[in-house]
Amino acid sequence: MKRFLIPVLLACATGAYASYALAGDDMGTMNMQMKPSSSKPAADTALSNAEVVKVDAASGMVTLKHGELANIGMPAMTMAYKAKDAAMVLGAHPGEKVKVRVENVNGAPTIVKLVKASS
Ligand SMILES: [Cu+2]
Repeated sequence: MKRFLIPVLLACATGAYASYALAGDDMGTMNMQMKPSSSKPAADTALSNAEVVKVDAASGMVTLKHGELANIGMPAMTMAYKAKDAAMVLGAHPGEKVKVRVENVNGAPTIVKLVKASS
């Protein structure tokens, strides 16, 4: 058990520190979260509310008017994002209320998930 604490501490220093900081100083809790078999923390897959403003099939860009994207440190704004794939571009329509997940992929903020908002 004690041996396992060292890699956990290294992992904290190299990334994902903020989410674990929320768990407080309880190292036992951190151990639980670092296990590869455990499910991801909810914050890692959180969706943000957005509205599709514009779709550009040629460039694969979707302009979103979105709420805060906490995971990439982006405040609410209207901005064009790269879509993960062509199917996502084809399925998006201006004026549609959606929920999105944007992540930095190869340095570019990319929509990795886009679903219609249930109303
Ligand atoms: Cu932005």
